[in-house]
Amino acid sequence: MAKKKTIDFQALLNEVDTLFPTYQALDQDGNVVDESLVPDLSDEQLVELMSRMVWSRVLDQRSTALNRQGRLGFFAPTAGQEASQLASHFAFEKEDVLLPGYRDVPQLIKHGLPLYQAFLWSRGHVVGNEYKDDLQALPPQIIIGAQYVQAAGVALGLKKRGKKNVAFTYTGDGGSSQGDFYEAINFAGAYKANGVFYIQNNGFAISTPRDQQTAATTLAQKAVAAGIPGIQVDGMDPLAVYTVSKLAREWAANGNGPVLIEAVTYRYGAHTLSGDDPTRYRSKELDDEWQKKDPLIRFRNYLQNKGLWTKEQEEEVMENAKQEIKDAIAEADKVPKQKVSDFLKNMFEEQPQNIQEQIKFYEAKESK
Ligand SMILES: Cc1ncc(C[n+]2csc(CCOP(=O)(O)OP(=O)(O)O)c2C)c(N)n1
Repeated sequence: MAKKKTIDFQALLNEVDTLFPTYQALDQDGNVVDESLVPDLSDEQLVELMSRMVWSRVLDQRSTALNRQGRLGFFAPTAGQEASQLASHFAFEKEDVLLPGYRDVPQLIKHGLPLYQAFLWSRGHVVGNEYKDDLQALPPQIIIGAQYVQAAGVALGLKKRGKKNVAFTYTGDGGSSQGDFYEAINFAGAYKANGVFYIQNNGFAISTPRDQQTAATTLAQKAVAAGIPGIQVDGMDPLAVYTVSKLAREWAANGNGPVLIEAVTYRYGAHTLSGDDPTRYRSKELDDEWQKKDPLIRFRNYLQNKGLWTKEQEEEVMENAKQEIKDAIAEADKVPKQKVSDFLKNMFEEQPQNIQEQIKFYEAKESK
């Protein structure tokens, strides 16, 4: 009798893990560990990237303070994610279309959204969503994963128009558990659309830890079922993030189809400033462990060793950022407050009867 075939299921799982190593160019002290991942950036570009990351840290700190003073509304902290956010964005062109999530405001500003409008968006003001034609971006998405579906559509549109541009989008580790996530990468893969899809794996979806999201060892491996390349990168390492992003962009822009990138990172702060307390689900030891991997420390060491960065330079960038934020808040304050009646008017092109009644009701109240 023929011998029955046995299958080693554990070996199948182990095999997958070997396919998704973490790409890393710099160790946590800023020493090069993989020369082949060090990008071909000029000294000026390296300094510019560091300046953007420092700027983002200041924006995070000031936004937190402004929120507590009641001068901003919604805010999702970004400290810890500077390499994942700013170094990835640095790999894209102005004509590439950004579809951000609510935490991706720094990239959106660097893509061209004036800072005062980002502040108005935080306040829920419609002017925060009025984009100039040359800003190739959508407003930050609050619905988890929805931007992925939209990005798949934009990516296909770019391909159909023969553009050498891409749509790029971000979600979190939690977002990669959503139906929209799978639908989007599947669709984009099937049509070989020009998309670059990021998962910023910061360890937690609000309070749900990454290991309770999925049995998959990496989130990058989710690309396999969509038939697209998936890469895991050290999201605290700006050089590796940049290199991987640049190569993914080229691949997608040249009509080969989308790429999924998992950047392994950490958010030091709360999920958002709307009532989350991270100490209820995270230990101080874990926070301390990640602080040692800080992207700013790592990149600062790397640049200082090359003689490209000084303490004074960093202080100047921080001072300029603070002034820029001060000016932008003053500008946002000048924009007339949004009335409930304006808000209702914006909802429909043609107002249904009940909305017309509500508009009249609020206009009467507002004129008093
Ligand atoms: C469809 C949907 N379900 C639930 C929520 C509520 N919610 C807001 S943020 C969040 C967790 C998202 O975590 P993750 O995707 O890991 O992103 P992170 O905020 O950590 O960057 C949830 C469940 C939502 N906004 N949209």
